[in-house]
Amino acid sequence: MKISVKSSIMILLFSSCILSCTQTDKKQEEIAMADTISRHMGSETTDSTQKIPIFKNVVFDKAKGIPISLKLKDVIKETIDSVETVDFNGDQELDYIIRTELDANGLGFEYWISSRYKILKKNKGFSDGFHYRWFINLDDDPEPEIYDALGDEEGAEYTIQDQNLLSGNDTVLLYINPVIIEDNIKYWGYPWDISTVKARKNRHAVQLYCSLNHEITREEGWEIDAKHQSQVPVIFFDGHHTQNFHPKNVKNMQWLTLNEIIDKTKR
Ligand SMILES: [Ca+2]
Ligand SMILES: [Ca+2]
Ligand SMILES: [Ca+2]
Repeated sequence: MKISVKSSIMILLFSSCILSCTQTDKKQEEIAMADTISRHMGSETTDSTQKIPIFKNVVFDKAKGIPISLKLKDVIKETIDSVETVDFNGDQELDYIIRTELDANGLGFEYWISSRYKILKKNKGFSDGFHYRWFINLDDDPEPEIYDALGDEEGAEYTIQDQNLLSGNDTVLLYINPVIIEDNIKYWGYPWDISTVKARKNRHAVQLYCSLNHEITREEGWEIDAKHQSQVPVIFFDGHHTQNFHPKNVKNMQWLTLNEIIDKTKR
C-alpha cells in the first residue's frame, strides 16, 4: 500500500485541478439523478407502500479554486498563494479557504474565512506529502463534516472529522479504511481515485455504505492514532481505480449512520 509520493504529487496536483473542474457538473448530475429516482419512486409508493424508506444519494462537496479578490487581500495581511471556495459552515453561502505563500522554511498558513469575511480557522500549511479534503453533512449539526486524507511516502491517515467553528479546531471522529467499489470489484480508495463517498439520505439521517468485517492491515510500522477505536471500519466510495490494490476479505456490507459506525467501532 506504500505510495510513491514523489512521483505522484505532480499527477495529484494536476488531477485535483481537473477533479475540481468536473466535480460540480458531476455533482449536479448526481443530484438530478437522485431527484428523478426519488420522484419516480415517490409516485409509485404514494398509497400502498408508504413504509418503504425513500433514499436519495448524497455526495461530497469539494472546494474549488477561484481568483484572489481584493477583499480577501484586505482580510489576510500575508501574501496569498491560492484561494478555494466551498460552503464549509453549512449556511448555503460559499466560504473561503486561503493558503499563504510558503516562507523560506517551507511553512505557510491556511485561513478558513466565512462568506462574511470572518476568520474561523487558522492552520499551519503543509509543504510536502498530500492533503485532500471533502465536505459532507453526516449528523445533526448544520456544518458539514470533513473527509480528510493526509499522507506522505510513509503512509496515510483517512479520517472523518468534526468541525468546531467557534474554537477553530477540528477533531477526528473516526479513522477509516477507504475502499472503492467499481464494477462490483473492490479497490483501495486512494484519494486521487475517489469521486464521492457512497452515502444516502432519507428524511431523518445520512447513512454510509460500510463494512465492519474485513482483514485489512495497514502499512508495516505505520501506526494511526485510533486508540479509541476497536477497529478501523471500511467506508465505500465511488471512483475509478488507477492501481490494482485489492483490500482483503471485506464482507458484510451495510448502510449505517456515522454515529452508528462510531458506536459499533469504539473501544
Ligand atoms: Ca458558508
Ligand atoms: Ca454536521
Ligand atoms: Ca458535526
